Amino acid sequence: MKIESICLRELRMRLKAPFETSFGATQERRILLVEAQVDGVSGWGEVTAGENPFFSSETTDTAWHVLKDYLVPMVLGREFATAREVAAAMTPVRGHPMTKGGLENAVWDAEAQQKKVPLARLLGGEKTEIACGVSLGIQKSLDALLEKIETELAAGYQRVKVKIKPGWDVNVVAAIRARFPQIRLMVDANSAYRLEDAAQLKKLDDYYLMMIEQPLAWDDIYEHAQLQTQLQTPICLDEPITSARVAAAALALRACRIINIKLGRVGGHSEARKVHDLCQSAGIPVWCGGMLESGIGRAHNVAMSTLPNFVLPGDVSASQRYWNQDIIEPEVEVTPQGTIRVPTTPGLGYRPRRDLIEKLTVRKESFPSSA
Ligand code: OSB
Ligand code: MG
Repeated sequence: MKIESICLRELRMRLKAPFETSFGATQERRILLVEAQVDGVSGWGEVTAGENPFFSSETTDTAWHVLKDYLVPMVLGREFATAREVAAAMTPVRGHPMTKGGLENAVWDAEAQQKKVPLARLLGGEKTEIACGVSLGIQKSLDALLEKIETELAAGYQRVKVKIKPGWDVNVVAAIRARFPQIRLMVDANSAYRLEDAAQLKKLDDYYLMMIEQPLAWDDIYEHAQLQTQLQTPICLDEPITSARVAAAALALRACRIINIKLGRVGGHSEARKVHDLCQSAGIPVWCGGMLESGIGRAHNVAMSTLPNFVLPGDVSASQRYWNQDIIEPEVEVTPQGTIRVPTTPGLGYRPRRDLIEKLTVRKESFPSSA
């Protein structure tokens, strides 16, 4: 497989509603798409970095810079046997996993198309249907949140995750439990607490949550291990899990009992598979996290979620929850049972809508092969 050319596009896409976490709110997404021409086939990937360095250090702009000046020159015009080799070729660049993932995943899509298999099968996935949950941001009021939960449950979603922060935590969870005693419920703090807050977090043990995601610092593992010994509720790590090596350290330290695998955060499908396999051997369940992706990133998440150890519902939900119009056809849809049926056509299984993509593009640059 020869990478003949690469096209980077930045799209402006407005979320239907602002999404608020403990680190800030976002509504205008700056989506970076990578299109790779591989032996005449177009493969698509999405860089899942945010607009600002508040979730991780990567942003849309750092990704553009690192792709243009380092990663694209490393792979352009070169022959690769598999997409996995593309990941290996980018190892001289330290960090920037979401940026590398966008490029590597585009080649995975191309490889699957060339082999005429669905991407899910190429990755080793078996499921024909995946389980879906929703992630709900911090709302203006408790009533607004309860109403949102009502709507998502009625749509069939199998699990509800709510964002928490100091002042919007135990009170919120208590109110949700009073109204919905039976639902599968979890919280995500995005690093809003410190180890000294253990007593407050311990109160959450009364509400039989599935897990508490990333309560402590974004780059911490050790203090999460200390916190886990004080909590009954399983801790799930998100932010610090940037590779299989870090995941192995987290498991060895018993810093968590569940891992959220984000395809971009771990640097693409090759590394995601390693984290998955490691957790599977250790008996640690995983689920697929989301980064408010466009349809391209969403389609990759669907494919990854078909691996066997994705046993918990992911933050992979319908395109319509995010966008008035998604950039793929068909859009990602969720059944009344709260599942997504995995496409069976080659590659991503959702077609990029070129017309709409062009219309939403605010920056574009192509890199032809010199060979
Ligand atoms: O921590 O999981 C997170 C969105 C942006 C950044 C971080 C997170 C999230 C979500 C949203 O929870 C998941 C989604 O619906 O895409
Ligand atoms: Mg999270």
